[in-house]
Amino acid sequence: MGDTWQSVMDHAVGLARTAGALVREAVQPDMKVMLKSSSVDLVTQTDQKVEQLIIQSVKEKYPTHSFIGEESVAAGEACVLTDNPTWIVDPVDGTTNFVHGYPFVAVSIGFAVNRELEFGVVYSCIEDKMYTARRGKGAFCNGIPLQVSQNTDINQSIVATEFGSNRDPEVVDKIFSSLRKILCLPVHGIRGVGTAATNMCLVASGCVDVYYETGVHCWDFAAGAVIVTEAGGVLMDVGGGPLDLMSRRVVAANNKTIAQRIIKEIDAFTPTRDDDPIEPNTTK
Ligand code: LIP
Repeated sequence: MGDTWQSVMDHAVGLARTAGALVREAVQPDMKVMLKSSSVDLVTQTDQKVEQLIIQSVKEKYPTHSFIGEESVAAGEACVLTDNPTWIVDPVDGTTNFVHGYPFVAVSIGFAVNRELEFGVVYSCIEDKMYTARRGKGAFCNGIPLQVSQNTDINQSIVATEFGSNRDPEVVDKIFSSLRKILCLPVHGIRGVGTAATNMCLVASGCVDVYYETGVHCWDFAAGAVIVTEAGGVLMDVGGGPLDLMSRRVVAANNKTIAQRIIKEIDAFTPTRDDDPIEPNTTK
């Protein structure tokens, strides 16, 4: 009997490619932009249309599977990971980039069974780079194997992070305090392409040594998590413990030495969890 989840992953790759083509076609100046939790937390009709395309296909082919999607959660659906086979999807990772025509936008599809990630698919659709990884079977970009960098010296590293959409002064202070300490270690450079999924694929590709972020969501990094580990990398919480998919805190690094070194410089904070019960009339 074939590998059950491999055939599901093959379907996910086809969905990501179709969705990515829709995203590419939708890039245009002055597109209609809507707001979610703040004036810098953007969503478009393309985010919603692509997520509905993926949901519809999954419901038809795998009616017993569960679904966690960025825009479904934004519309009030619970974000709960169970033992049931679950699709964890960000239809347009890098929405702000998409709105501005900044050329890093990804369709991110993670898949978990018994709360364990089985595969990840990240399609960086403007670059036409299809990143894939199946648990235990390696990570690839357009079919070419990926391997994290072998660097163990933080002073020779490229670090990636993002500023997120939280503009609370106390949060911003922690973000910049961490950035200042890391920059002055020193490190070779700090980067961020504007999408968590793509930052993680760059770790897997060996051109970024470590990516960290607090405030990111499970749908942003579930797929990238498999791609990083299958490329030989490690995942941790920003506080140094094991990664918690629902905590909105992630460190993805080439090795534990680099991960632990960067964690020492991060001023960690604890956002609301993705799986916190949704209070009536509030947004995350
Ligand atoms: C984005 C993440 C990024 C984060 C942004 C945003 P989106 O996802 O990929 O890491 O810093 O605030 O959440 O919202 O474009 O799907």
